[in-house]
Amino acid sequence: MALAIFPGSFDPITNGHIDIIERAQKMFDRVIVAVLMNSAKKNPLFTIEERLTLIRRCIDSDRVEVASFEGLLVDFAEKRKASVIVRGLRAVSDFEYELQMAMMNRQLNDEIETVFLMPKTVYSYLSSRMVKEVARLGGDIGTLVPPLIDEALKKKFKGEPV
Ligand code: COD
Repeated sequence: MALAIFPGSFDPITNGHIDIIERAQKMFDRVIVAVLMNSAKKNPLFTIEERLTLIRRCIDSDRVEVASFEGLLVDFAEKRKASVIVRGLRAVSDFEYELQMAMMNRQLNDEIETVFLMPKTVYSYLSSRMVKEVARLGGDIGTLVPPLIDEALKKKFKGEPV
């Protein structure tokens, strides 16, 4: 059974991430969406628990598991017996960082392959960082994230519980 891991910060999950998860499901029997705890990205907007809950509410598939991990990604992949790491590639600008990460992961564990998937063109400019910025400034992000993420962002910026 082919099991793939789609790792990330997902702060928050966007339609771009969901597009990649849907594509990965066509290729692999099961997909684990793995959210890094204690990311190097400073000050996440959503707590790890909030991100896990939001992702679970966005994904309606019994072939997709949502989990958190800490430490090295390859160690988590090995523990879960996943043979593939899925990453999204939006543009050439993603490539250098993604290639470095893939090569480092290969250096750490040569048994785990990284696979890159491209989203629909309409999501190729989309990032969690921009979604947060536009939402914080009151812009419309309704076509870029699921409705429940739109709602969660509005609540977060009003200081209300998500
Ligand atoms: N369309 C398509 N793909 C997208 C889009 C979009 N609009 N937006 C984001 N993506 C892709 C990204 O390219 C990425 O592949 C994935 O979705 C997740 O994105 P992010 O931004 O949520 O996640 P990152 O890049 O912050 O995740 C980094 C990791 C957590 C995977 C990485 O830091 C990690 O593995 N850390 C663990 C420590 C480790 O093992 N380090 C050694 C390897 S460097």
